[in-house]
Amino acid sequence: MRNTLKLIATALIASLSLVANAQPDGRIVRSKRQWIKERRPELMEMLRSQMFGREPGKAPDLHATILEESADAFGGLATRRQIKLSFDKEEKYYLTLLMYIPNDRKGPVPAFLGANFKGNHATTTDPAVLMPTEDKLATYAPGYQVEPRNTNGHRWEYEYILKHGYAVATFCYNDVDPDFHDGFHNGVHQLMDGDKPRDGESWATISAWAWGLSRCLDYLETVKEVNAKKVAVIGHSRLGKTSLWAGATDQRFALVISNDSGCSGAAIARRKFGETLEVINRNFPHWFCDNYKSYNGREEKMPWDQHELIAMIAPRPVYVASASEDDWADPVGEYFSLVGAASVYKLFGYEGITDRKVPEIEHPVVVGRMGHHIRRGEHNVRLYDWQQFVSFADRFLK
Ligand code: GTR
Repeated sequence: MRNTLKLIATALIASLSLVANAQPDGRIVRSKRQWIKERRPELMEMLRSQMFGREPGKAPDLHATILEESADAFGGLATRRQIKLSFDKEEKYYLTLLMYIPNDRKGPVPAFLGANFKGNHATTTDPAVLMPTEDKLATYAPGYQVEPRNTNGHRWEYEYILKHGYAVATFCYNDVDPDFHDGFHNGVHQLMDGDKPRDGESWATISAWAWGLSRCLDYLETVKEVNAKKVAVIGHSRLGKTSLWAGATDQRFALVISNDSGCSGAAIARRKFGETLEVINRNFPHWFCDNYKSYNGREEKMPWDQHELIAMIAPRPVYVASASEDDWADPVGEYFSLVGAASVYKLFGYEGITDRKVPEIEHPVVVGRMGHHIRRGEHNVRLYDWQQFVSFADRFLK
């Protein structure tokens, strides 16, 4: 893998020089003001109309009902709170948020927020975590099987996170929009769009998950134990693509982490290494807006690339994590989107990652407000990843 990494990196340097403060017509954005007033809105418009679709505003009637709460989670380490977060008055559309708040705290604590794949119950051994509800399961993909408790517990190092002074909150992504192509009939598209006809720019599923993260942040703003100005949004894989888009569209997120986000996440599209646009749009036609499909096989024609998605997060801290065996997600391309975004962090007066040599496996790099590592091993989230995320967050959120 190491040799492959080096090889690909060299090829990339020879073939590409992507810098986020350069516009396609060659003009360079030279000031923070110009970035904020001109280029960022222009890019936002491009990403909305060409990639993720146009997300709607807030939910019509966001309200929270506490379903369960106990101060004795993990042997008294944390308070567990389970919340029904409804988006409409009738409570037809809702997600169930699982929160843990460290009991040892002096004031409001920073938090990690991320969606999960297999349900809240699958993120932990904690037997009190509620199972998915029947009405929700009825909207999930045909044949959906509920996973046993703790199936994905290794991805959610709750005790580690809590011991480091952070609250953590998660919900099942299917609760916001089930992860299959249902013609946008299930999930929040119905609530927000009703019968409005869809077009090439209509928001799709990744955008809906990101919207769900923002609604959770709306709620966290009302939770007195949490400092909502210090919420890190995190996601793995398709949910890493989602956390990047959530971080771009909602500047209230104080820090953004993508783990193995790959194609249409942190990875530079023009490299066409691992998953390509054609493959992702074929296998997951519901993730992106229809206009995105027009770039299938034409990555070099895209008027943007993924380093510009990273740049949208500036000047907030951003962390991109990869795994050494995860060629499908193109670890090298993920690294180079940080390098490409560094010029925009510079406009804000912050250093960024600019070294064109891809770091060695398990040699985390933090420069200014950017962080990166390549964990040894497979496409996944592990304790090693959380150790780096927490130590990165400690610099900015404590
Ligand atoms: C894969 C997909 C990737 C990534 C991954 C995941 O099948 O090709 O883009 O999102 O799923 O979410 O685990």
